[in-house]
Parts: sequence; structure tokens; C-alpha cells
Amino acid sequence: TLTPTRDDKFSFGLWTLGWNAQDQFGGPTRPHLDTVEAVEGLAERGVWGITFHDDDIFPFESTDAERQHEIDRLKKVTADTGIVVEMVTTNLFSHPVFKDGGFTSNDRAVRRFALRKVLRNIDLAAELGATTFVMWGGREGSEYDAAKDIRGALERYREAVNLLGDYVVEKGYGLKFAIEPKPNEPRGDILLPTVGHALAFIETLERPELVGLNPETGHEQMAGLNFTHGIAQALDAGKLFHIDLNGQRGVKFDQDLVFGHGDVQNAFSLVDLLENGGPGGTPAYDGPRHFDYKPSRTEDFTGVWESVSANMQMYLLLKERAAAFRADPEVQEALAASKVDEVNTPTLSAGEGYDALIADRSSYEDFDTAAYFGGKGFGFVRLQQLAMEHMLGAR
Ligand code: GLT
Ligand code: MN
Ligand code: MN
Ligand code: MN
Repeated sequence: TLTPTRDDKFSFGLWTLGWNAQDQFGGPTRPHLDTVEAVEGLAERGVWGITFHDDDIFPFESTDAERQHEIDRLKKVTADTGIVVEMVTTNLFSHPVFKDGGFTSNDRAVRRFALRKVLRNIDLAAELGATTFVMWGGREGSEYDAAKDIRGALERYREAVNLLGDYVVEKGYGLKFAIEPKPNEPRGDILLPTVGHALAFIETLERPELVGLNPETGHEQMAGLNFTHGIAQALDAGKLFHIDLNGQRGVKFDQDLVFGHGDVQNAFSLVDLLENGGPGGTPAYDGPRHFDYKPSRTEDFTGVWESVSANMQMYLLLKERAAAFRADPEVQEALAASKVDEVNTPTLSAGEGYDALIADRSSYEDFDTAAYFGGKGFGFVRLQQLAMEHMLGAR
């Protein structure tokens, strides 16, 4: 069960394993990884899908012929391997022209250029059969409060997403958009920094139904937030359109570790939610299990491929552990003792309103808080210990 297959719907960004490991403090430690070699290696390892930015496939200033040549190579290798292009995104952050953002740069000409770059790549996404178009606005933000009118920038963000919505609807493309929040890095502060900020923004759009989220594990955890909680709220809002799985250890720079190599407890609860959190213990999310990580700078290509497999192994291990946790009668009993399922019972009875609640003396006047609870605890620690024992393979 720990051998990845296409049915697991694992997918990888080409910029992840393809990263040459250049960082702020030093040059690349690995050469460029060619698209064809990357896709073939992924296919051999049971991967189902890939994702990419325009600039991952053809360099920023490619001629039309160079661009088409690379697209043709990609089409051939996906056809040969059966790998699906499930998501496409646009690079609006690497080139210096985007130093103050793409959709929200103070410079209007840059914003018009950014929109054209995205529109062109939406055509490519549709042509390749992608169903999700991610928008990670890494350069949309500021370092200095006086330098950015945040409300104006949000207006421009909205103007951009509304225009892209018009475009896909009028072209009849089967694409939906997924906004990827991140609190900071590369900008000092990025717009739409968390799942919550992005959810609120989506509701201000002209076509909110076309726009959801692509939350990334590490990005929420960089803000000290609980990723599983964020995913649960995205599901509650019907906005979990896509996901970026990786690892992060606490509030610091974006580590992009292998999934599960960061906060493993939170990874366990996440996999449990995704796989078993739907009605009657069915999957709560049926989209791609997409990894957005970076093979550490210390690794050579052997290590790169080890890390590709490690992401999938961690996911499958946690899935297996979560299933064992759910199936354990002792866990079932502990869950019941902790009243975990009782939160699904509505607080009011059917047809009951505030008048009936106020008339119900047992709910207040006759509710003896001391006698009722009598110092009794919820037993959450025991439940957590059982979860840990399952997670560590001790049960
Ligand atoms: C970049 C970023 C990721 C985003 C990618 C999509 S690009 O690598 O760090 O989190 O998901 O634009
Ligand atoms: Mn990241
Ligand atoms: Mn990243
Ligand atoms: Mn990401």
C-alpha cells in the first residue's frame, strides 16, 4: 500500500524538483533539470500529475518559436507517460520588472504587462487541459507602509482577477482560479497573507464561484497558524480548489521541506482530515495531492529523487496511520468519551428558536453547572496520546 500509484493523484510542481538550489546566500548547487527528464522520472515513480509556471518551461524572453518548441516537448512527454497537466500558474515574481508586484505594482504599465503574461498562459493552460490556475502573488506587497496604498492595491488585485474571470468564462475554458496565500517572503508583507484574508477577498469578486484557494502547509505555519484548521475552514467555505503540501518547522523563513518533515503531528491531522474527514469517513477532498517543496540545497540528483519519493511515502504512511487510528476500537471509545462527534449535533432542536430556548428552564435556570460537570474532564489528552501512538506505529 506504500507504493504510489496514479490513483493516489500525487502531483508535483516542475519548479520543485527542478530547483537548482540557488538561495539568498549562495549560488546553485545543482544543474538545471530538463522538463522531459523530470516528467519521465515522476511517471516512473507513480506520480499522476504535474504543474508549472510559464517560465519553468520556456525562459522569460523566449521567442515564439522557442516557446512553441518547449511546449511541444512537454506535450510529447506527457502523452508518452500519461502524466496529466492538472494546474498551471504564471511567474509574476522572478523578473526584475515585477519587483513591486504584477497585478498590484504601483506602475500601471507593469500591471498591464502582467495581465497580458497571465492571459497568454491561461490560453496554454486551457490547451493542455489543466483545470486549476493558481495565483501566488509573492511580489504583491510592500516593505514600507508609506510606499503602498493597500486599499488601492486590493482594488487592482480585484480588477485583475475579475478580468481573468471574464476571460475564462467568455472563452469557455473549464478553468477555476486558486489564490495561494503567504504572509511574507519575498516581500516584507504580502497581500492576502493567510487563508482567512483570501477567503474574505474572494467574496468581494464579481465571480466568487470561480475563485478558491491553494493553501500551502508552510505558508500558514510561517504565520504560526494551524494548517489543518485553515484547510477545514477552506472546506467549510467550499473553497479548497487545490493544495500545496510541504513541511515547515515553526515561524521562520519558508523552508519548503518534504511533506511531513516539518510539523508531523499537524501533517497527521491534515491527512486524516483530507482522507477521512468527509461524510461517513469518506475523503473530504478529492483534488490533486500536490507537493510544493524544495529538495534541500545539500542534495544531489540522487537526493532530489529520494525527496520526491519521500513526499509520497510520508503521505501514504500518514494515510495508513490515520486509517488505523480511525479503526481502533479504543480510539472510537475515547472519541465518544471526549464527545468529539457531539459538536455535529445542532445546539437548538429542530424548529426551536430563541423563545423556546428561553422557555427551556433546563437549559439555564435548572442547569446545575457544578453538579453537571462535577469536575469531569473531556479526556482530550488520552485521545491525543492514542493519536501519537498510532502516528508512531506503536499500535
Ligand atoms: C514559488 C512559491 C510557491 C508557489 C509557486 C506558485 S511559485 O515557488 O514559493 O509557494 O506555490 O507560483
Ligand atoms: Mn513555500
Ligand atoms: Mn515555494
Ligand atoms: Mn506553493
